[in-house]
Amino acid sequence: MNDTAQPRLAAWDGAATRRRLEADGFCHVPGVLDPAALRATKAAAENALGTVGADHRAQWRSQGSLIPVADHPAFASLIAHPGFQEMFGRLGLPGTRFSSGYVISKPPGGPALFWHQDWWGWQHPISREERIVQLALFLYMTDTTRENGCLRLIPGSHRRPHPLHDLVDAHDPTLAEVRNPDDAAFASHLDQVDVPVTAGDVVVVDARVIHGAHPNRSGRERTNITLWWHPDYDGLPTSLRARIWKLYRREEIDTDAAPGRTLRPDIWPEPARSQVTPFLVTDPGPVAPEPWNRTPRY
Ligand SMILES: O=C(O)CCC(=O)C(=O)O
Repeated sequence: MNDTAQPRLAAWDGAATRRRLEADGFCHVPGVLDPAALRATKAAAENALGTVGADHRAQWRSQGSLIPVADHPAFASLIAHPGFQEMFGRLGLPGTRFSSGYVISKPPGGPALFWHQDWWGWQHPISREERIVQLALFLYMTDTTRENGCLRLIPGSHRRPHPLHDLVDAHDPTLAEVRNPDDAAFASHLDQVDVPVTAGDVVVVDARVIHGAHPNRSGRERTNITLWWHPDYDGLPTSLRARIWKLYRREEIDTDAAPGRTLRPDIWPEPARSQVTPFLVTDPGPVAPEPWNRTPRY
């Protein structure tokens, strides 16, 4: 067996983990990024963070930062990391394609990330099916705990209504700026589970699940990179592919963290462009995009 054919991931049960993803709306996969990939990704994230100023941090105070990966070709080897493809294979998620991503980095003392879900296609009946149209890989660059702002989420909320769905639209700028720190969107909830990780692990999250993060009470930055992917992209209804294609092209996004910027992976300089090309979503042609609808309907 040559090096590229070696399994990269430690042993874990793909079928059981897939069942957890479907039942809970998330799963935790250990050790996907090897130490070298983790070091390279950390360096790319630090460079990206160096490009934003205090105004960006204030606008995205709850997230900590919201830097589009599309602006940073240094993330090409992360998107193309073979561990992701092996993980998708073991989870039984073939044809999973990448659309977008963000560096979300909570500085020391950063507040909680508000409760939210990230699905935008609630008008489409597929939203009420088991099938996952969009999932995030959350990649933490440090070990996380409740102390430094680990992820928290409401298991099962991707398929069932939950009182946190009734909070103010989570993509409202008042929450991002934390204008009211006493808003329930920042508070702990009885139904939450914490998801602490070791750096290099991946948390796979269905875009429909309600999630947020604890405040960072440590003295060190807590950096996450969120990468958005779409299982069986080629088999999705065309209106969804058309909307995902717009997301990829940075068009009509309600949380545009870098308005006016148009860089994206298919126009990255070489060799970054060729590295990511096999993993990118593709243009479905002249099709009306799915209406943008963030209001859950079960
Ligand atoms: O930064 C985190 O821990 C979570 C990020 C997140 O919620 C998101 O990207 O939707």
